[in-house]
Amino acid sequence: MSLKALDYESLNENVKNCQYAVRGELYLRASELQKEGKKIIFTNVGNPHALGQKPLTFPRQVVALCQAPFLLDNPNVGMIFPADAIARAKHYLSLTSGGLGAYSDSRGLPGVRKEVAEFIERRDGYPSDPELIFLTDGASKGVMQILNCIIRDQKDGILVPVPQYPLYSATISLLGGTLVPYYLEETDNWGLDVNNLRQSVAQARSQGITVRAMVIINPGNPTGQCLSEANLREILRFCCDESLVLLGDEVYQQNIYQDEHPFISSKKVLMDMGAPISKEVQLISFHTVSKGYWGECGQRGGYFEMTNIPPRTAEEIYKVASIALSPNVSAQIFMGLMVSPPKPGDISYDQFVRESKGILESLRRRARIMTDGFNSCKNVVCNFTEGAMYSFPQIKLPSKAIQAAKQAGKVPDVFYCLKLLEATGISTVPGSGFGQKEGVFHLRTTILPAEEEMPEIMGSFKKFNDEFMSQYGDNFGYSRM
Ligand code: DCS
Repeated sequence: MSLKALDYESLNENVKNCQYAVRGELYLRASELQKEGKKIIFTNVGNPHALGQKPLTFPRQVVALCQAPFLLDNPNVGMIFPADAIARAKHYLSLTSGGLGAYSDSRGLPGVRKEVAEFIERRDGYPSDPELIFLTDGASKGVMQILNCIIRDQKDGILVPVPQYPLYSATISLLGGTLVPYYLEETDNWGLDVNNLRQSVAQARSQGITVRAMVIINPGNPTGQCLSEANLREILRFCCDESLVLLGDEVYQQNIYQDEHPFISSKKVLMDMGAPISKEVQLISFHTVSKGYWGECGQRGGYFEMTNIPPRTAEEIYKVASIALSPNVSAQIFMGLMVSPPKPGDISYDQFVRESKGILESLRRRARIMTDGFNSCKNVVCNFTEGAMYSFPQIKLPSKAIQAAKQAGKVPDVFYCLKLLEATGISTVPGSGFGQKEGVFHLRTTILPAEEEMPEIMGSFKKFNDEFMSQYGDNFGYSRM
C-alpha cells in the first residue's frame, strides 16, 4: 500500500523538522505530572493571566458591551458600566460593519488602524500611515505572514539573535528558509555586537546563502535586555549597508523594569537618523495585546507597521492576508483600547492607572527577586531582567551532570530542567530551546508567578539546585563563560 499524504512518513519534512521548545518536552512532562495530581508552576510561557494576573477592568467592560450589544439598550446599563466604557463600546461598534460577528477588512478595521497610527505618532514623534498598519491575530501571525513573503527557498537566510524566541527558528524552518544566527553577548548584558553580525553574514554568504532580513527582539526574549539607541543606530546602518529588511519585534515595549535603558522603537531611531537612511531601510515593527500590563494572550490581537515598503508589496501582503479573511474582531478592539486607553479626566482613568501601574510595579519587583534569587545559587549566574517577562540564568553544569545527561539520552540542560520539574513542580524551558553557545547551559523562567509566591518558588529552586550541585558537583569551581 502506498503512503497517504498524512501518514507520518510522508509529511512535509519542514513540519517534522520544526521545533518549538516553549511547548516542548518539558511542557509535555509537566502536563503529565499535573494529570497525576502534582502541583505545577507553569513558568514556561509568558501567559500572565494563567498565573493569576487579573484583566484590566476598562477594556473588558468595553469588549463585553461590544460582545453583548443588547446590554446597551438596557435602561440599567449605566448602573453596571461606566459612561466612558459605554461610549467607547458604541464607538467601536460604529467602526465595524455588523458588530463583532462580522468579518472586518483583512488588514483590520480602518478606524482601529487609525488609532494605532496615532499611538505610533505620539510614541515616536513621526507620522504613521494607517494604510501601512495591518492588524493580526497576535504578533505571531504577523511575523509568519512577513517571513512567508521574504523566504523563497532554503538559500534565503534570516539573521536571528541567539538566544532567540523560537517563533523565529520554527517559522523559518516551516517555510524552508535558513536561520543565520548572530550571538548576543551574555557578559555584556546580552548586548549586540555589530562585528558578530558582520561575521555571521560573511559566513552565511560563503555558504551561498542570500541574507534577506534581520530580526531583533527588543526588549529581548529570553534575554531581557533593552537595546540602546546607539545599538539600534548601528543595527539600522548595518541593515542599510547590507540591504536587509529589519524585523523589529517590540512586543515587550511596555515591560520595562529599570530607568537607565528605556524602550526606544526602531522606527523612531530610523526616523531620527534622517535621509537617506530613513528612506532606505525597510522596517516591519510588531506589537501585541498579549504582553505589557495587558497580558491578553488569549484574545490574539497584534499589529505590524511597515516603513519604506513599496505599495505593490503592501498590496501583495494584503492579498495574502485576505486568504484568512479577517483578523479577530474582538482582538482588534483590544488593540484599539491598548493604543488609546482612558485619558486624564475620563471616569475610568484613575482605576485604569491604578491597575496598570500595580501590575508593572509588581513585575519590576519580581524581576529583581528572581535575578537576586538565581544569583544567590551555587553555579548559577543571571543578568538582570531589564525588560520583557523572563529570567534566563546560566547554569554551570558540572561534568558529572553532563555525563549523567548523556547516559540518560538527554541534552544536559533538558536533564537539569526535568530534574527541577520532578523535584519542585517548576516548569521551565531549557536554554537549548532558544539557542546558546556551545557548552553553555541556561534555563528560562517567566517572572510571572504571583509576587507572594516568589520567595517560596525561589527557595525551592535553591534547595533543588544545592542538592543537584552536591550530587553531581566535582568541586572544581566554575567561572562564567
Ligand atoms: N514575539 C515575542 C518575542 C514573543 O515572546 C511572543 C510571545 C510573540 C512574539 C508572540 O506573541 P503573540 O502572538 O501572543 O502576540 N511569547 C511567547 C513566550 O515566549 N512565552 O509565551 C509566549
